[in-house]
Amino acid sequence: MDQKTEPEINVSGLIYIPDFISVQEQDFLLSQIDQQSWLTDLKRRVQHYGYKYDYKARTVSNDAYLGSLPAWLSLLSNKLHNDGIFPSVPDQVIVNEYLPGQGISAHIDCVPCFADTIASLSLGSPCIMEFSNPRTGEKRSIVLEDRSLIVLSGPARYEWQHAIPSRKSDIINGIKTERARRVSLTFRNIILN
Ligand SMILES: O=C(O)CCC(=O)C(=O)O
Repeated sequence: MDQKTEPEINVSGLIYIPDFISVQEQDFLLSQIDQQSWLTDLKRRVQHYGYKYDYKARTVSNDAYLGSLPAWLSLLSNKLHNDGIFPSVPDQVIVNEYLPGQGISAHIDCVPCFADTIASLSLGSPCIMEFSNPRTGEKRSIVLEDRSLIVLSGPARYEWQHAIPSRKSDIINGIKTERARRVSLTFRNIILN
């Protein structure tokens, strides 16, 4: 965890780790992801591993188990635990694909479904993630570079909403940057009720 950085945006419980994986690892993950089938019921394409999350009911039901994570994901899942980022090995992963113009609306991840720590690995191209605190009205934003990992726990996970605006470009370090395809892998631990 030497490369762990507390981002300047000052959201308690938010950790940003640049270069969490190498370019070769990124290429390997993208090639694995692109060999799998996609779910197309949302505006963006997704893949679910470990357990299927029901977006409409906002639940993970007891019959949602899809099987253990494939080897190419469990390598990373074990690393997240071994590096001390997760207290136990994450058992669910959602892959999100964002084409230019696509995003994800402001939300707090389902509280009864998922345990405290949640981490997203960014592949392909950077984007801005926005944080907003509905209680205080505070707003922050952070650049998620490709190959970076963002970790949310405590207040960042439970008190702040996060979103990726649906647009075709971002201002990154003062420069208008056209978006390209971004793929993220979000790791979680399921709480079965
Ligand atoms: O794409 C990301 O990095 C975030 C994904 C996310 O917020 C979610 O799946 O709930």
